[in-house]
Amino acid sequence: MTASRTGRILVTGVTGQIGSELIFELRKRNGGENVVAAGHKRVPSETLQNSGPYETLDTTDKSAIEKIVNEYGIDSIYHLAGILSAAGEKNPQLAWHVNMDSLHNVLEVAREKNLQQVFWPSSIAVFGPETPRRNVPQETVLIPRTVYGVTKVAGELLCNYYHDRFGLDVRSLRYPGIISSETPPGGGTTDYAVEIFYEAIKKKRYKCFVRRDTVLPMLYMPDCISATIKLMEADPSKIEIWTSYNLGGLSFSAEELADEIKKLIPDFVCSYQPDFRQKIADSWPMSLDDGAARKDWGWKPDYDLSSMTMDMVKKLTRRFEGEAAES
Ligand code: AKB
Repeated sequence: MTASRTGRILVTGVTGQIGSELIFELRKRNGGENVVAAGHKRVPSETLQNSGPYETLDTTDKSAIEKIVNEYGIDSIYHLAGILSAAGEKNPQLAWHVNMDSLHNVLEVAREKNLQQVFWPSSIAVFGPETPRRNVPQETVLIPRTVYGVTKVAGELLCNYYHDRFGLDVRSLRYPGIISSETPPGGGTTDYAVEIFYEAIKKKRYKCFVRRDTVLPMLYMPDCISATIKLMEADPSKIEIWTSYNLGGLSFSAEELADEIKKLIPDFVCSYQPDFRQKIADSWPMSLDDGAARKDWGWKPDYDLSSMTMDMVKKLTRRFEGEAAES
């Protein structure tokens, strides 16, 4: 962090895809006891519980957030809890309640208690069919068609408002689909780009729920973690965007991903059977211009499609072999 740290960090949504990995990086950098993990429904892993404090937290309950902030002397919050795009379409009312009320609670607690920093993830879901499909500029049309996207646009504006009106240091990234090997995502439209690896290694077959020519922006988890930390560690004078930064990285079709996996698992067969998530994918752009992030705080991804695929296959194969040996 830029200013010297006096208190602890709270991370919400730690049993989710990104939280379950970000928490360990933050604990490594700040000491396990200084980073409080908070999850809601899923059971936390033993490694997570043994590496520092863990609390069950419903972020729609403001007093529950306040209690943890007071108890642990929290000075920064990484607020990752939320409902993703596909799950949101199944229950839009719940998605609005969870995503908006939780963010508002976090921002209010941060304002009232004068916290040092807040991180909140936005998403490529802020874009819609009217947005240019390729190389989306930082400032562009935001008319999403999912309730998740609507909460992300509203959330970006709310974060910007809290910065402008109350001077709160709240930073954000528009995450693309995140590919990772530790915790599978749940309820997202880009989930196929993770599921495909699990199924290719375990069963050599995968039925993909988007068309083969569907191209979306993606990012490998190590790059996602380093972008998040880099943004949060940047000197405030470098931050020019207080809504949310475009974050690019990879951009490939479902078929290009399947072909890349086939180079390592030659008998892998991918078939395509689009469902309701195709419409969501079609409303999102194929690639983003993340020049502002590169210029303002030095963002640069390390992984391309080939190195990401190799690393994913290696890590998951090792894990599944280990699990098979144990059983
Ligand atoms: C989703 O697919 O909903 C998420 C996202 C792109 O925000 N992975």
